[in-house]
Amino acid sequence: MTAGPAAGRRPQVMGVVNVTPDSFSDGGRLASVEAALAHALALDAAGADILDIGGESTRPGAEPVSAAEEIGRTLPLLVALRPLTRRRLSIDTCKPEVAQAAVEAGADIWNDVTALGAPGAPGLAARLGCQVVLMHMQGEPRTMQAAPHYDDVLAEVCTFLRERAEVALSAGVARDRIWLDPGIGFGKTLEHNLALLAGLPTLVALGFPVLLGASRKRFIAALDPGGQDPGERLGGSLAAALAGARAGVAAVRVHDVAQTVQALEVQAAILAAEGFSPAR
Ligand code: HH2
Repeated sequence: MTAGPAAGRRPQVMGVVNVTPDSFSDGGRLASVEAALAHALALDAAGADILDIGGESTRPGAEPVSAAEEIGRTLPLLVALRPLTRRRLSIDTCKPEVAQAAVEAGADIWNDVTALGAPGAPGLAARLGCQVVLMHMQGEPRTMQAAPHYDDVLAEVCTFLRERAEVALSAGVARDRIWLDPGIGFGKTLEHNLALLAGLPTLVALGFPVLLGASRKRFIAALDPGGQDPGERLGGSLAAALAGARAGVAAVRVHDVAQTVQALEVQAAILAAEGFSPAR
């Protein structure tokens, strides 16, 4: 990932490609390499700047899988996809073994929902020389939605991410390779998610590019009872992506790439006509 887009430009779009049997919105759909490859290429054609490949669900209540299993799910797709696209490829994993295998197969970005929390992860990221996404999560996926608690969610998330960025820098990860992500839905109530979305400019002001992943998440159903099925959350996902763009995030992680690109382009054009420049 390059640094955030220039003022007036829209954020980059990261398309989600889950090769998992149990992801919350699309689990089980991409069980074969062929199906996953076709989906990834469709997202590429729809305008995704980055394709994010995940082999382990992080949805609330999800059970962990072994590194071997995760590599078995993601590597065949990465190997098949790498020669077919010039988009940047990202591996969504918290396991160093999986990240290493993926980067050696051509992935450009290590997207880690534990912010390089595994033993040896920061040093490995430095040696691999890839971009890293450091995401905030309270607790772990199996239990994180049980009773999330913060005194000041925005301040605590910013402090955590600043500290993790310091850890990555100390381990030798280059400053321009570090991205931050507030982790919408990861150990957060509706109020916490809204406070983070409203506070995005504060996170952007830390000086690192920010990635926002709000697509199809459960907080949308909490605001609209018609959105119980994740496939019925497009409107809410677009609203969140547009808010992120206005706050100056550098990228949005989404399932509905074509619709998001269109919404971001239209908003960017309107804001440019108004003379608005996002806070980057
Ligand atoms: N959200 C999910 C997974 N990975 N990575 C980042 N950086 N930010 C996010 O918000 C984020 C993420 C959850 O969404 P999804 O991949 O669709 O579902 P699952 O974890 O069930 O596979």
